[in-house]
Amino acid sequence: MATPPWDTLWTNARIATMRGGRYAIAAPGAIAASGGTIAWVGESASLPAEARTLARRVHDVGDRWITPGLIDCHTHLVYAGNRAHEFELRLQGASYEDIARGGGGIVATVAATRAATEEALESQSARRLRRLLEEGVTTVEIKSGYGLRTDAELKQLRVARRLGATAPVMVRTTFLAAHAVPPEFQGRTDAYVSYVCDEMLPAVAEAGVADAVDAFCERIAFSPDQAARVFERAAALGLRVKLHADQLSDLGGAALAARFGALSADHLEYTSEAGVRALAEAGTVAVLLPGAFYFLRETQVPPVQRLRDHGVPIAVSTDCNPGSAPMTSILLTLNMACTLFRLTPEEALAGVTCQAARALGLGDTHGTLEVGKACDLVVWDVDNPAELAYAIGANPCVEVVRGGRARTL
Ligand code: DI6
Ligand code: FE
Repeated sequence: MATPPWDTLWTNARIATMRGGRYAIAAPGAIAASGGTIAWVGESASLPAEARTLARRVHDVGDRWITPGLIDCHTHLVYAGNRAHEFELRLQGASYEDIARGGGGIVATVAATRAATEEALESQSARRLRRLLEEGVTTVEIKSGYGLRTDAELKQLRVARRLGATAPVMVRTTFLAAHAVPPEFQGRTDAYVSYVCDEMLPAVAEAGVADAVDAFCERIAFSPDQAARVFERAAALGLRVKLHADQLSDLGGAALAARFGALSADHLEYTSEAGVRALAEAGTVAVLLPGAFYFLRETQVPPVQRLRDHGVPIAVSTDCNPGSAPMTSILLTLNMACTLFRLTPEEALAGVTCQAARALGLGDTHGTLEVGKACDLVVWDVDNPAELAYAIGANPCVEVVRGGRARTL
């Protein structure tokens, strides 16, 4: 018998390809991998020959659903310690901004992260990463921003990259030194921005440990002009940008991100219609973070209908971080995106597949099940893909395939 053309063929599946942001169902369907990429996907009736002659391994998935591997496109999961105490303070009435202004918040995590050994930082972060992977995540973005000093930012980025080398997941790293002003620069924000632009950014670019650059544009963090300085330097170094924009107030962050052709503008609770229009024109992805909205008990909902009306792609992510979203569940994030932001389950799933891929500049290679893309997929024990967003606390993930191979954790 001739050598079968494909490595693996999954049959008897219901497939949500997420092409064009839709379930785009093929059922009963089949999908084949060859050399780590998708070689064939479609309805089983159209397979070119009998299944067993087509692949070295044929895997009957028993009428279960297959989706693309999930992509968490905005996390801060490499950090040390936790901020449960601030959670208690907030329950007694303090606000997130009060705590930040009082010297807690992000800078508390900075102290813990600077003090942690690289090994300790890695093992604490690996535990969080594992939770994400258990729910079908195959690609994750990880930001720095808890070092705020060249050595400590590099340490975070190295740990993030190492997690991608040791755990079965693709990691994209983002340099976020413009996250908070560290204590040694207190009251000298512009001087800190100069340090970010003139020392840290070139060092990070030189080390080749960041795929993109982010900034936190907010009253408690950096002004639009300061974020723009960071973006100009990033652009000069050939790095794409993204922005924490309009989370707690409207400083025109979305328009700023658009002006720099950002990959994404993230949060967007307070974004104006002009900001939405700017995102649409720039092709910048809106990344919604319902976990932070929930945990901070925010009441201003991002302008979801306007984003739809203007055709802005909408991604969804955990924002996994110790202060505003200590969450490691991408499935709960889907539920929150629907419950809190009124996304449809299909939009929410698109938000963690094809749109999340675009937010990372990976739209050509990841995020949908199409021939030629990476064969990253998840087999789910559900009857309807809406169950992924509907159920709370269930994890119907039965198999994860990455680069065409079954993954074990
Ligand atoms: N916005 C957020 O939601 C996180 N960072 C940011 O810029 C919060 C980070 C933290 O509180 O530790
Ligand atoms: Fe964030």
